[in-house]
Amino acid sequence: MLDKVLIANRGEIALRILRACKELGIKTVAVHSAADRDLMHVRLADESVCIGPASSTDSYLNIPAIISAAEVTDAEGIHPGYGFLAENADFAEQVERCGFKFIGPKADVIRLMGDKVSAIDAMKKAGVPTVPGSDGPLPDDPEFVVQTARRIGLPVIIKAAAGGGGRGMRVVHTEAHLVNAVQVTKAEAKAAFGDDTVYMEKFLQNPRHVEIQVLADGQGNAIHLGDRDCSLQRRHQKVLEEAPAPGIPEDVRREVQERCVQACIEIGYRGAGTFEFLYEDGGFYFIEMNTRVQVEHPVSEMVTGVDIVKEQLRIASGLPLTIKQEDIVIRGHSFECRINAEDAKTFLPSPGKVDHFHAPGGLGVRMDSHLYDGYTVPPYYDSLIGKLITWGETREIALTRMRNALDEIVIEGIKSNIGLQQDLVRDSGFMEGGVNIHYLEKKLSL
Ligand code: MV4
Repeated sequence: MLDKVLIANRGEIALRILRACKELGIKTVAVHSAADRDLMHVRLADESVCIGPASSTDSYLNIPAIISAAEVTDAEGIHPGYGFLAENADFAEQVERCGFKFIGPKADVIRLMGDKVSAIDAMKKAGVPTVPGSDGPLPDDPEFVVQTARRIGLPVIIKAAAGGGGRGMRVVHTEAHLVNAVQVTKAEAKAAFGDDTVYMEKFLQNPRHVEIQVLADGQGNAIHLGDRDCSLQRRHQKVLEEAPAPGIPEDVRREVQERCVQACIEIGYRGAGTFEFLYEDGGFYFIEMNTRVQVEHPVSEMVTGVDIVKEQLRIASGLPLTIKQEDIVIRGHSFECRINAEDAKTFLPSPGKVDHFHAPGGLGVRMDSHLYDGYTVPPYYDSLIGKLITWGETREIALTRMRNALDEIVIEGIKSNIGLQQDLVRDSGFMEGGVNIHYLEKKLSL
């Protein structure tokens, strides 16, 4: 087992990683910016190092500073969490080249999945269902672009190969706009990512966002931990997630899950990963793979009993997966409400001092949060201040627990989206289950 791990992140996920390390008897190093000295995990870590000023560019994204901190503290592994450097292949490569273990896949696999064109190509070859599309980058030839769109059928979506998570995409409804849309998306991709490669997919109009959690040891063993529905989102920010995805036929679900496991083995995947799909009219269509632990990983933990972060640490230690697929039984249902420090009307971040924080409790209630009385939420980073997770034997029980838990939370001194979450868990469409990716934005525009 790894002896000492440096946590290259902040906030709730840094605390989540610290807890997993402590359970495994792994020593911890917290690295933090000058604005984050008072973070809960910094206090709990065995050692801490300030890696730079408040700006994340100079601290949590500062590769030399993080690697130096690992060097001086003699850490063995580096856990990147999510966001920041988690899917930066160059970071993973430098970490390993400096003799540390990167807690995630090999750099070349991160790179393969970071380029959406190569990711889709790899998945197609591995038998994972994908969206009908250009099957590769769009060439500069307008005739080819038009022919491809005709073959696929309008509407289509033009996406940047270096994009993902909703960045660098453009929907095209009419042939007249096609060639210009490709040009504009290329120019934007070049400016945003330094890579103007774009590809085309059929635009699915009312899909759900369903993702599959996997674990692989890079030694030929891979399993899945079921699926999650993350359709409730606003501007590509997930708001409320659940596991399992409701209302999916068991045979369809099983088939795609097995394809993901097979794909992990074929690409030599190592660590925790997520296959993102659009689900529409009973079909799954792969869009992207995330090569990190995700914000919403707890809902999968609640329905499987598997500690995903501990598994990441075991895998990075070189241990083979000991959990067999037959051991994974999806039990009950789980929801996660993301709690953000934000204005209820404008959705703008609302940092400041938390005068009082009270976490809810009870059977099947989990609060992953770094908040405490008197903590000041800094303005420099993501506004996520916690995640409220519930579990129940049935979807209804898990949802009732969520309603009650949301009513129990106290966060005084800063604005939060708890009111929105309280509204959502009483929404009739959501209660029924299976709403699509446009549901929340439509509801908010009413
Ligand atoms: C799509 C799509 C419809 N058709 N691709 C947005 C985030 C990125 N991961 C992919 N996205 C989409 N890709 C095709 N072919 C619709 C979206 C999309 C979306 C996807 C998941 C969750 C929320 C979304 C919100 C708007 C658009």
